[in-house]
Amino acid sequence: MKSSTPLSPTSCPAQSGSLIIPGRQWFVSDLHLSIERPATLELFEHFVAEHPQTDDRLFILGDLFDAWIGDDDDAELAMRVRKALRTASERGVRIFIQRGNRDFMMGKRLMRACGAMLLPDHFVTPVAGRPTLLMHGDLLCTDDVDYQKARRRFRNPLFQWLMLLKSLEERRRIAADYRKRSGEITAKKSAEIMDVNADTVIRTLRHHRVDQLIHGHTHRPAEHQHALPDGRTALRLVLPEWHENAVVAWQDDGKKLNAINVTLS
Ligand SMILES: [Mn+2]
Repeated sequence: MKSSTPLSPTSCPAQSGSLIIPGRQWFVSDLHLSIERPATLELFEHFVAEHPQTDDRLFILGDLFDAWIGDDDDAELAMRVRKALRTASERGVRIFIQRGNRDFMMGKRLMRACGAMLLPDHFVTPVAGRPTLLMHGDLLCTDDVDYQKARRRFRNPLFQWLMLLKSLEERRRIAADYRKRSGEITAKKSAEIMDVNADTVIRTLRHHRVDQLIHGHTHRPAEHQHALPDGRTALRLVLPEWHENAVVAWQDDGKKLNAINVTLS
C-alpha cells in the first residue's frame, strides 16, 4: 500500500503517546456491484471519489461484488472498480477489504491493483474509541447449516485453485448459474434462518474481547444492543445493502459513529 501523504497544515498531528490517529474511518458493505446495476456502480464511483479524504480509512466489509470470478477478470465492471479504488488509494485513502459470500475469490492480486489490503474474516480495530470487531457477517448466521457447509467448500483452497484453472468464460457461466440458484434458495429460506444467531454473536464478541461489532450481510440495517455475561452491553451495528441512488455509509470521526447519506448529486 502507498504510505499516506503528509498532513495538511490545518490537520492536527497525533502527539507522541496519544492514541489519536489522523483521518476518519468509513464502513460500507454489501454493494453487490454488477454491470447489470449501473446506477449502483456509479454511486460507488461517486462515493470513493468524494467522501473518504486523504488519511481516511475505508473499510469494505464484503460483498463489494455480486460475484467475483477471480483476480484475472478483465470485464468492464472489474476494470472500473479497480480504477476507482486505485485512484482513491493514490490520494492517500487507506483501503481495507474483507471477503463476503459473493466475492470470496478476491485475492492479493486484486488488492495490489486497487492499492487495498485484504483483511481476515475477523478483524479488530479501534472504532469511535472502542476496540471493535469487523466482519462480513455470514459467519454469524450459524442457523443456516446448509450455507455454512457450502461456505467451507467455497473457501477451500483446492476448490478455488481448481476454479481458477477454468477459463474466464467458463467461470462467468458458473457465476451466473450460482447467482440464479442462490436467489432461488434464499427465497425459500425463512427470515430467521438467514439472520445472525444471538448466541454466536455473544460467543464471537467474547472470543475477541470486544463490546462493539460492525457487520453487513443480512441486509437488515440496525443498531442492536446485546447484554454480555459480565454485565456490559455490546453494540452491534448492521450495515445496509446498497441501492441505486442512495445509501447510508457509517463514518467514525474518532469519537462517535455517524450515519452519512450518500447520494448521486
Ligand atoms: Mn453477504
